[in-house]
Amino acid sequence: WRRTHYSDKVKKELKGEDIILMGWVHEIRDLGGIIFVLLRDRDGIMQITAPSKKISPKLFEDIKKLKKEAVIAVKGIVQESPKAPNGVEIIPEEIKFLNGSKLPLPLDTTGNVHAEIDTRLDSRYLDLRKQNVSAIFKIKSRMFHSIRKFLEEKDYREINTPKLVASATEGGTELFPITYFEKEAFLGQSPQLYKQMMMASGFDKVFEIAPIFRAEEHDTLRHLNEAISIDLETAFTDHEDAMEILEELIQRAIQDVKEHCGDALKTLEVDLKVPEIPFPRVDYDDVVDIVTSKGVLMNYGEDLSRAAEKAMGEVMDGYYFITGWPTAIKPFYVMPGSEDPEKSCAFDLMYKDLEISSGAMRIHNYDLLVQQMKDKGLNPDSFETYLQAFRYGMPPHSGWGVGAERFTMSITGVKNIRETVLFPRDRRRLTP
Ligand code: ATP
Ligand code: AMO
Repeated sequence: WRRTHYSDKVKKELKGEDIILMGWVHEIRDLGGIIFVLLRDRDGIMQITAPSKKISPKLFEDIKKLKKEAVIAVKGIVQESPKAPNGVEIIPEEIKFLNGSKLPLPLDTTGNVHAEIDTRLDSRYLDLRKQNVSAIFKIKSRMFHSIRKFLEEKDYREINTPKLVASATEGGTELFPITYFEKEAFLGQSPQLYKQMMMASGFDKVFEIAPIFRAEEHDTLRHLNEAISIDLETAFTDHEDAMEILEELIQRAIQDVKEHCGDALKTLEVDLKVPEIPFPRVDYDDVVDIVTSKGVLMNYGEDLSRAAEKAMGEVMDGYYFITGWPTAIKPFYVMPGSEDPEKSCAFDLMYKDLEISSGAMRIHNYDLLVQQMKDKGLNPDSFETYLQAFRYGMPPHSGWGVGAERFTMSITGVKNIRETVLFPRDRRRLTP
């Protein structure tokens, strides 16, 4: 037997046809003379209607014995039925019992019984059987596809860089140390140094979609210890160019998700709006004023506190950039402004109160880069192989990193970042 359709593809037009569905027993209602089995597969739920008078006694008995979450294959005829959920139902001719399920289930798969996130994550494969959970991953998958499609159109090359690394990139505190034979090594926090070194290779336009590891001690709704970063770097460009390609990518990805994931968005009750570009640019100085005017304490030269992010989220609805960040609070590789070196060429992309991406024009001058490292208390000796790339013809360049899970949060509207990861890694969770 081969599956002929997924449930959502079975429509009135197939009336009278013989089809084969495969999936799980979602629910079963035995009314004596008639049994209704709801078969659930990846894309939907179909009603199998078994009237004792119309089917063989043997088949009727087999159907009677089915239990919740058993795995079955059903061969039957499509019949119009105004009372069935999709306006069609299947009259079974043959059923194959493929596997059973232990009962009771650790987690209800219909979504009718509320479960805490920890219970859900402990039995994630069952949790993912729920349509409103599965929908998030249909959208996330399409989002990656849209991004790859867009970057292919823009002539970018997809690269892979090592995740076993020798040094920090985004400040020394958030590293996972590991043993690498006789040496100490770390899990990569960001492909930052490698994507920059690729600019010295002449590849010009590169991107990478890969895990980043951050030993965040805190347990928040928007931090993970393992996340997927969408990183991009372009030679012969500045931060304005970087913001332009980022806003176009965000717009195109959302448009594409809207076009291809209508059902998933409906399941999540999301009315997805394609944002207009260009996104608003808010200067850091104005951010300080806005936040302060909302009664939240913020001194010039500080990063946005959670309260400051929330204050911004009340004023800004949708995607916007924060530009003109003080050089002092951005990483060493960020280019200081040409007019005022205290203000950098770095930007953050925000969605309401959530940071989605950071990016910048980078320093391409060797001496300036070494100076910035020293100013930030870093030892240039520990960046020797990276620094070498700046001695032999490094072009000006810029780029950014987008947190894939945070972007998924902004599309789906889910409030806990764990909802957007199949098997999340957080402060307390290393299994499953
Ligand atoms: P980036 O790595 O670029 O800074 P990010 O969004 O991960 O991006 P963080 O500095 O890690 O930024 O923190 C983001 C927000 O989380 C900040 O507003 C910060 O105030 C808040 N935050 C940091 N530590 C904690 C904590 N222990 N508890 C709650 N919130 C925190
Ligand atoms: P940054 O440290 O801001 O920048 O990270 C980029 C984006 O990655 C996401 N992100 C996270 N998502 C979930 N959990 C985490 N712990 C986490 N940490 C980061 C956020 C963030 O905006 N090298 C630079 C990028 C660049 O300049 O190209 C960098 O790593 O969405």
